[in-house]
Amino acid sequence: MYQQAAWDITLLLSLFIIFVFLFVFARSDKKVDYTGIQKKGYFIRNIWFILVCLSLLTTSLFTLKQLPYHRAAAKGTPVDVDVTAMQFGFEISKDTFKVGDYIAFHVTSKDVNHGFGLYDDKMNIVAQTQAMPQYTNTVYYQFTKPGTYSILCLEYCGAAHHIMKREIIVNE
Ligand SMILES: [Cu+2]
Repeated sequence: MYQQAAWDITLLLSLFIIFVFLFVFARSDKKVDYTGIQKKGYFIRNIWFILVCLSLLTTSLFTLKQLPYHRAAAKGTPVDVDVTAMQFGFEISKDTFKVGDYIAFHVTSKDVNHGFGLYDDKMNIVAQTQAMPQYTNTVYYQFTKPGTYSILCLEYCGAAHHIMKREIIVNE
């Protein structure tokens, strides 16, 4: 619900900015007549504007399709794993995996906002998303190295926030 509202507001503001640009663009040719040089300048600027728009559009068409990029790069169909965060711990539907397993972590929360941070055995973060009540975020990750991974909370959620830790084993 909140995500939908955020999206709607972003869309409205974007449309407003587009409107402002179109308005300025429509009025930008009003003063062209007074010198030939300026006319030429405006012509070049318009061509440049169209080129920039076209390249932006083309780049967007080719790159947005692949979002999220790690998902496009991964092989196979993801294994669904449900993760529920709560004060103060994580419930997880599966916690043992093999190298190469491609996982879709469906993350939600039972109470307040938490974070889902997936760390490898050197404590480098490899994936993260928000754990939100009444909403499920999905984050995709393909395990490439064996070891003991940890899920830590990334959002201060109360007095025992620091004890929120869950281990995941990834075998060869
Ligand atoms: Cu927390």
